[in-house]
Amino acid sequence: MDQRSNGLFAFRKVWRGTGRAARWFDLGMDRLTTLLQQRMDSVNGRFSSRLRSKRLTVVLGRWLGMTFAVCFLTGLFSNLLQNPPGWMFFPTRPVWLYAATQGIHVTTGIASIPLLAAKLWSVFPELLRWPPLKSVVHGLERASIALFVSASLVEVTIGLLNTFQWYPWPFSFKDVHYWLGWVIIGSLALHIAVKLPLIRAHWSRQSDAAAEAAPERETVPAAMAPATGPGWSRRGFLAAITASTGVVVLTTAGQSFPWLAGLNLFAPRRMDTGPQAVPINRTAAQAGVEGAALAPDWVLTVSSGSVQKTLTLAQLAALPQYSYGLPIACVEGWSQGAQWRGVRIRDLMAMVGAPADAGLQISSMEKGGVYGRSFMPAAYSQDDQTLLALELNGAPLDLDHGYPARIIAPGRPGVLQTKWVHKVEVI
Ligand SMILES: Nc1nc2c(c(=O)[nH]1)N[C@H]1C(S)=C(S)[C@@H](COP(=O)(O)O)O[C@H]1N2
Ligand SMILES: [Mo]
Repeated sequence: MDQRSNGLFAFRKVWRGTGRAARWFDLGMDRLTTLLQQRMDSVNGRFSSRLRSKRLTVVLGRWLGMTFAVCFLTGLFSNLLQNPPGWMFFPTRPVWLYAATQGIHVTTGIASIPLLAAKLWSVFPELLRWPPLKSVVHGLERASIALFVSASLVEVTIGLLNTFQWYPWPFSFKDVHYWLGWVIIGSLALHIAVKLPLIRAHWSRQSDAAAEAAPERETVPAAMAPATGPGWSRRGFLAAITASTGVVVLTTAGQSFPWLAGLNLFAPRRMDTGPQAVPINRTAAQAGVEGAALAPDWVLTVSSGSVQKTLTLAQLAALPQYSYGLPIACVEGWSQGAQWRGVRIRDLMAMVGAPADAGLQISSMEKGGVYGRSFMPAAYSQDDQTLLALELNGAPLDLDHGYPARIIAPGRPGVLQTKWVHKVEVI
């Protein structure tokens, strides 16, 4: 190792020529370096495997890059729908669009877990290389990797726990999950930029063979040497990673995609379960609305400025009723298609003379929290299929599904499909 190239020792130059003290310092530092180097080599040796190679790392990185990019974009879409900027365009067709994008979000997140583990395993000896910092660029590269790895591990872990509605931490899941996404994409872009020559050299099987055969190739530590000889082949290892990723995907994606529902062994929600064959996240008892929801004097209030109208359940049921097949698509990834029947929201708006391009504030009888109120942009309120639903799958709404009335709109995140509605205000 050339110590002059080692940033840690650059400052020694300052000591040159100060005689005895400098020589003792040099000697001490040399000893320390040798010791650390030996220690690292022995740890590296323990982790060595002939399977590890740059090609393997590149192939795994390619997959992981794909799952992370898709996961990021679908997550961004979900966030935009829930916290829309002024320019936001709200797609309402196909009606299952959000069910698909959020299902893909959670599924690619789950697929990333075995891929991330394999990728970390493939580069593990690199993390223990000595010296830790060779130059400023090398330092930046390592810092970006450290950030990427730690942010990714936290991201997939809290994301997975969120699908089980388990929040064993003191921070806001939504905010942290969102901002870590940006940290990951930023550090990933930096990492790819720094590694571009290496990625290009090992991208295809041909280029990989050429790079490995090139006489001027850089020295590869023993642990990173290309696979040769008996034991696991790289192809066998990749097949095992593909298989484990496939298994976790196939046994969980059935919470989001009906054609895989039969294989859903591990996801927290199963299709066609729950009251009226639709899963629920929060019961009326948990929301503390049983009394108000079952009260015989329940009325819906619709208002626009000073115009206000109240409607009993019987009056609502006497209005023209429409029936549509629409999914509930939870941000946690599960979704369920169902047949909803009720009053068009835009008919209610017309009753109070609201302008067609108005947005709405919907209030639940559930007080406080994120579910107490939701805002509905005009793109949904004007849609034929946006209903104040009174019936689900051919029967009055179950109490846990939002009896006496709930919102159902095409292409919206489930969290905005407010249950136990009692007020619709034009804003
Ligand atoms: N008032 C209220 N509305 C609510 C909720 C809630 O807890 N309270 N949960 C939301 C979430 S997160 C989802 S996914 C859907 C679930 O609808 P379901 O229970 O009818 O399946 O309702 C939404 N509407
Ligand atoms: Mo949800």
